Amino acid sequence: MLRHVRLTMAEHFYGSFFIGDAKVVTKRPVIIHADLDAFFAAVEQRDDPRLRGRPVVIGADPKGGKGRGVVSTCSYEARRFGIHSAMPISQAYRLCPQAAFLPANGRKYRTVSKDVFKIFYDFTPHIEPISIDEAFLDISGSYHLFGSPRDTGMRLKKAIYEKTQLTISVGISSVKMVAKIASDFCKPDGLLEVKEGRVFEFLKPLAIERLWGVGSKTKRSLNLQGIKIIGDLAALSLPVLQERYGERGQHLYYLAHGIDFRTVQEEDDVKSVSHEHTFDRDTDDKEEILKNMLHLSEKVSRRLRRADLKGRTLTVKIRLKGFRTFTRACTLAERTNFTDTIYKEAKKVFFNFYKKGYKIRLIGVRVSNFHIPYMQDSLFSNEGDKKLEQIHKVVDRIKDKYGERAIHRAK
Ligand code: TTP
Ligand code: MG
Repeated sequence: MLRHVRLTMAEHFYGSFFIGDAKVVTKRPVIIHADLDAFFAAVEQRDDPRLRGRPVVIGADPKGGKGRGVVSTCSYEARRFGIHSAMPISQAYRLCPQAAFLPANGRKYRTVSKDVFKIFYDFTPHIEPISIDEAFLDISGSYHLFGSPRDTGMRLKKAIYEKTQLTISVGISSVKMVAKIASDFCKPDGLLEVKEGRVFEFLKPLAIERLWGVGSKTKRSLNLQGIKIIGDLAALSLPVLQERYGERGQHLYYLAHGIDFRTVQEEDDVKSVSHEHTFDRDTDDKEEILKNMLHLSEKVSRRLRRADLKGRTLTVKIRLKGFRTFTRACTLAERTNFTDTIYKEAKKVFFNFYKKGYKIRLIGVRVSNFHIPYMQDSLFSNEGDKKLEQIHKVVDRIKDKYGERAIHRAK
């Protein structure tokens, strides 16, 4: 029986093993790590042709070398002078006084980031946002739509360039850490796929600090033992590493061999906003059900807006007479916190489920799937959305001032 077979890490990782004569193939994910190149600086160079091809430093005001604060980022032209993120701005000025020094424009970068993430979602719904310009995309289930994993990476780069005129670097591997190292490796504007059987070969010559979890302390300790590259670490046996570093040693051992099962973590399931209503009497009165659904949608919408959140998954909970409970969900075209959208979609989901004769005891409306916290701004892509946003703001202000019952939406 297959489920009683315990796989070793290596068997699992390398994708196949034997039971007797039968070869069993295990599926590994296909993961993209995507990261914009010199993000803030690239946006400024895009928007001002005079900055193109020049060293550009984004961060604090250098005040002729006397400024305090640090570099947020800089263009690749500035990197040639040794400037990098988090460097004191005064030092950056000394290294390259002729650079263009500009303050960060967070609002602008968030809008661009939002566009980029929208494109990510055209390629897969399984996304782990890491920062404003970086994410893991699990394309295991979608890459065949675009050809190979590599074709998918190329298409992603093209789509982002066409929409934003920015370049992105893409790493592809079945292991998150390797995908991330690969994208760093091919920067700027690169694409590097590390195929399944080549992971160890790729890692072997790299400095050990490339491994996740090897900080300066571990690096020093390993260096003192003559371990400088990942290949040196991988040459040690598991018991030796365990003896020296305990549980971390085991982790390092597997990482050094490119074995890591961490998956792309969509943060969505964690957080949600929901409201429920239990009817006084079980009901099949559609008017009454819809009236309550609208009210619930309004409450959910308001709470989302208070928390400055927008969700993309809408779930309707339905409890029938006799306590049988069902949940039905749908994915919205865009993240939202608008009452109308929530209500319209909840209604659709509900009527897809509802059958004549059902008596409803409880209904609930939940919105979830609202990661990417740095995108919770109020910048909208079209005028209609802007207007709706303003209407919601007015309603919120009235409710804040006069109470929840002060204003109600007419169905
Ligand atoms: P990164 O992706 O780390 O850097 P980058 O996009 O500028 O350059 P690279 O080509 O190496 O990816 O960070 C994304 C943005 O986050 C960066 O443009 C500016 C901002 N940032 C800071 O403000 N401070 C920092 O210390 C870092 C690392 C980034
Ligand atoms: Mg970047």
